[in-house]
Amino acid sequence: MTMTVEAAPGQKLYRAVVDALRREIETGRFAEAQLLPAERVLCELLDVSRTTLRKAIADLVDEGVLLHRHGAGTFIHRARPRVDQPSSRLTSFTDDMRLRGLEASSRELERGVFLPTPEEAMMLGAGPNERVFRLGRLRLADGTPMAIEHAAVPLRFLPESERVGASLYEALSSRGFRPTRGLQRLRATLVSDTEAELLGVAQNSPALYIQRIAYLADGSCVEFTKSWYRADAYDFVSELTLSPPVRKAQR
Ligand code: 16G
Repeated sequence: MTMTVEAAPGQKLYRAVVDALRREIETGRFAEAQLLPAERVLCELLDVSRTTLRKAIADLVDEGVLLHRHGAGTFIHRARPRVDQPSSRLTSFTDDMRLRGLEASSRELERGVFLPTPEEAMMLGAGPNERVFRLGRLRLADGTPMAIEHAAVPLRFLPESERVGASLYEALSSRGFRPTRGLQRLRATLVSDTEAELLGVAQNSPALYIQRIAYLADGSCVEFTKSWYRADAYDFVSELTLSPPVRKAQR
């Protein structure tokens, strides 16, 4: 099957090929393939010479639509989900992704019941002998790694911790311990080599390091989580309002 690529008046043929390829990529012709078909196949499909095709591919690489990996071939640079996260709502990763029509999934890195580290004990306000359930996960949206999270929850809130499934907040909710208030601290950081590999980003890529402490309505601390979010996939958005004018105390 071939496609007719015609240059508009004054347009170079290879630019028409750039447009045609971009259209094909956007409309999903190569949807299942990460790798661009071989030059020979594309030349036949578009009915153009190798020189024209190569020039078009070089332009698409410059534009970031295609990615050239030495020795491996030319890949389609799939747009990864980029997520706007209002920083004022206490939501779970699963809910956040569902709301955006993305499918949340996780790869577990750590799960178990431990004595708290001094940091966990301090953040959770737990005694040194109060055991915590620890859950480390790589969180993915539609299969794309988004964040690494290490959560610690005092065991008394999750006595059957082995039954915690895909959502930590759902497990807490079903036991009547859904956090209602949280405190979050964000800071810019660079990923370590291990984190880079898990997140599928280049070494030393920027990330958002987030610490969340979440509380129950009665003020007890239910969660301490440390996360590394990919800086290229997440925007934390804050809503700002003018605070009402402070009234002078009446005499
Ligand atoms: C979010 C929270 C994290 C919480 C998780 C629960 C941030 C920065 N972090 O990712 O603290 O543990 O949701 O998600 O928002 P889950 O219910 O899907 O397991």
